[in-house]
Amino acid sequence: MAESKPAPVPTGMGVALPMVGKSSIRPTWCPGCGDFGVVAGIEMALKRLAIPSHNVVIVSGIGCSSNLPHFLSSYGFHGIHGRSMPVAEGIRWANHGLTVIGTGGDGDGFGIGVGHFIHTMRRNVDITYVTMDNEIYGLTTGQASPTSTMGHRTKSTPNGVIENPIDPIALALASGATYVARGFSGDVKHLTDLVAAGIQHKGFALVDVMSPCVTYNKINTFDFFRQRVYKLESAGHDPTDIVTAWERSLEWGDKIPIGLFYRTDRPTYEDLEEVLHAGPLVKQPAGIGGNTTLLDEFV
Ligand SMILES: Cc1ncc(C[n+]2csc(CCOP(=O)(O)OP(=O)(O)O)c2C)c(N)n1
Ligand code: SF4
Ligand SMILES: [Mg+2]
Repeated sequence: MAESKPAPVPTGMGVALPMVGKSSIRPTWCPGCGDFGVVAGIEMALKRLAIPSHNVVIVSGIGCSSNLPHFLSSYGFHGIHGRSMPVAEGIRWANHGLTVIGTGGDGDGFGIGVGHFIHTMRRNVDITYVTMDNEIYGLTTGQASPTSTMGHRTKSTPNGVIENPIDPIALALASGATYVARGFSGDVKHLTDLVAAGIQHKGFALVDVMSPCVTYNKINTFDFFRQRVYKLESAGHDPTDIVTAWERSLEWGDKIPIGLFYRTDRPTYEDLEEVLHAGPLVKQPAGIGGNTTLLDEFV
């Protein structure tokens, strides 16, 4: 496995660098929102891996869940709706020495942002994408999202959803993601393990987190998941086998699998982009260097 634990950055002065912790901004989420478990899981994963806060950028789109970067002390970029992935990719390409984590909701990532989601996975950009999947649009007060189950009566579907939901796990498997996992915000320890392993994984890592919206989704509640989730690792699932990963990804009903569905090694976009071989762009000399023959023809 091409996994490596990021080493703490030496200061040269024997002074420990600050780790990611809570910021001075308190979460704006409703009491009991599943997203509290997710921010705790990300914080604990970064602390466990001892990645100093100045080396971490958390990027998001728009939604309740997308407010997450404000609540941690790392760098953050609160982008626009559905565009967390292009921003995260741009940051990695400018400085692939950074740990880049995408965050956001099911509407943000699997609705308006679904095209970016797919292309980032097929490129195998080395970022970790943690989605807070509450199967509803929370911020805009309870409309159906791409992961809302059929029949769900919401503000925008008073007679029930008539569209087949997106399955983010199956979509990620089909799109070339190299680490594909599902977490549950009611099990923060397990979620922390999944996020930490996703950050360590070299390549695109999806952790789709069942993160209940306690205000607008009265179906997919904490109790709903507590009664259904089981852990893939306890069920003898082999995460190197894409065929069984597919089979497990289709399981959604009385039993819902959480854990690591699939992991594989494939060169990342950063590995294959020659310009990045000389090190992060931000550390390379600015301006035009090397062979300028083509340019010379025009000047
Ligand atoms: C271009 C654009 N279209 C629509 C919106 C309105 N809008 C804001 S958040 C959101 C959906 C959020 O749902 P989700 O991503 O699931 O996040 P949640 O609030 O559930 O965490 C929508 C439709 C917007 N801000 N920008
Ligand atoms: S509306 Fe739902 S998703 Fe948004 S903060 Fe409240 S509980 Fe969380
Ligand atoms: Mg949502």
